[in-house]
Amino acid sequence: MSANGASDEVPIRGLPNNERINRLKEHFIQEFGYEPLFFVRVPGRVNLIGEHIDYCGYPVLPMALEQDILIAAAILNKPELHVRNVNNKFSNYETEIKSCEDINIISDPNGKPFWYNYVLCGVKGALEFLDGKITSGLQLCVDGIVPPASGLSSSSALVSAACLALLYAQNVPLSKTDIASLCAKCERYIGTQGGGMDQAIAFLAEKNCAQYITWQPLNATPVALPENAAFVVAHSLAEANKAATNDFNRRVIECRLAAKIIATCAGAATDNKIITLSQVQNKLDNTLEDMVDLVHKYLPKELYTKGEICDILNVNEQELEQFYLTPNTKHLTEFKLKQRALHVYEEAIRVENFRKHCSQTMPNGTKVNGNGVNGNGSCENGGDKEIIDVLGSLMSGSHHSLKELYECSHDNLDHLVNISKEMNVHSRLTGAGWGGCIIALCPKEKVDSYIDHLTENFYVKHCNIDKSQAKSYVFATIPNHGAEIYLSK
Ligand code: ADP
Ligand code: NG1
Ligand code: MG
Repeated sequence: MSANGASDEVPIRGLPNNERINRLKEHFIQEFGYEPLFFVRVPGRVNLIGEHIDYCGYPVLPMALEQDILIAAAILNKPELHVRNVNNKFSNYETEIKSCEDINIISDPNGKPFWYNYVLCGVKGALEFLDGKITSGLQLCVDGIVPPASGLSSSSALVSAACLALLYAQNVPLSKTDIASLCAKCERYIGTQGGGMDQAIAFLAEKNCAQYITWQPLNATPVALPENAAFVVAHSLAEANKAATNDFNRRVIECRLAAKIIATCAGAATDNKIITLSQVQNKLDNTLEDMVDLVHKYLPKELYTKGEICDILNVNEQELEQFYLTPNTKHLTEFKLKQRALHVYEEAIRVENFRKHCSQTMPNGTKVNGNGVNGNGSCENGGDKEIIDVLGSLMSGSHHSLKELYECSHDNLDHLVNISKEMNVHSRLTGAGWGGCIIALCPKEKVDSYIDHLTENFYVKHCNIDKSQAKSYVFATIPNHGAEIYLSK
């Protein structure tokens, strides 16, 4: 972690003096009897485009939000974890953390994770990194303002903040990319097989730029957004906890099975190893457009049964479950492979086009390079109405695909997207879906009238909520910077 903020490590800064920090500090003192030693802050994110493709190995294009998870922390002289939340709907929790094996992450009887399970994921990840044994512990008090279960990555902000707090307390220097990868891995203890986008942007985000994130090795390249583009987030008023159902993992394993079948049919199969849709593309040295053709060729059916997949892959059901399915998808008997793979390859094409158009002509006619960064290496804005229209159409295409092919939308999300269209504003669901938020792209001068239109036609007319209350569900946002540590002294 770096004290000047300039290196590749999580920056350490002086503690800001604001009401929120002071309230959290007070809460900490009330709970534990003394002042916190340090704070960590990890932002939520909004993904502009590239949905459900990070776990298939494809680049995504998110940016960090202002909304974040803030944790006040102190070191304990025994290996215990004491967790509190400023919001009293989240219960207190305490456990021993002598070794990572001590940490069992168990959900409630309905399969929904307890809130502190996300903290445990982060702590377990840090302990694994530390090779298991610690002699000191941690007291944490959490204050989160990322709307939970809404596709803005509250979960990863919480996991990452907990992991960062323990690593900092143990004096472990880690690069942003290393800690992002560690957090992506440890959030999977919650039960979902995510791809790493949320943790990557949480640590690698930069102010005023979105990031084009690529994998293996993890890398983030700043992307300039058109100067006149504004991004508006609107909540559908439906929440979806991704670890409480198997919807998310079902999509992950459908992509895995699709990849394995295409690889097998195209003569590029490996042993029983999991292969992603991007690995198949690389192995075949094909373009994304070629891959779309191969999906139609090798996965023509609307629905595949477990038996049919076993026959194609030449494995029995037990092997299929063991090698490719997750504990919460083992019992599934039918799978949609064509639809999921088509979404992934076509969404990956949309991401490339989005990025390409972001890095086009600047207002003064100069060109930015392919990274969306000018010759000085700083991040600059550029763009005009046509570029905003192209980017918007790509976002609309993404939503259509998520609704029809990936089936992860929600009636309220579709309604928000349709109401946006009435004002010629393009939008799409963001995050995993099944509820949560849309992200809309509109010219800056239209933001106020667009928000008024959504307020009137969605929140007031459709959802029967008060106009003043509606304001808290829709907001314009600009890219924020990534995680940081604050020290009081
Ligand atoms: P998201 O799209 O926000 O990442 P997830 O379903 O992945 O949604 O995770 C949401 C869960 O994270 C919540 O149900 C809750 O358990 C936990 N969580 C998020 N924010 C907070 C918070 N401020 N305090 C406690 N728990 C939180
Ligand atoms: P959200 O909606 O924030 O939980 C999830 C995954 C991402 C990505 C998106 C869909 C986790 C932690 N996050 O995000 O990796 O796959 O869905 O694009 O699993
Ligand atoms: Mg999440």
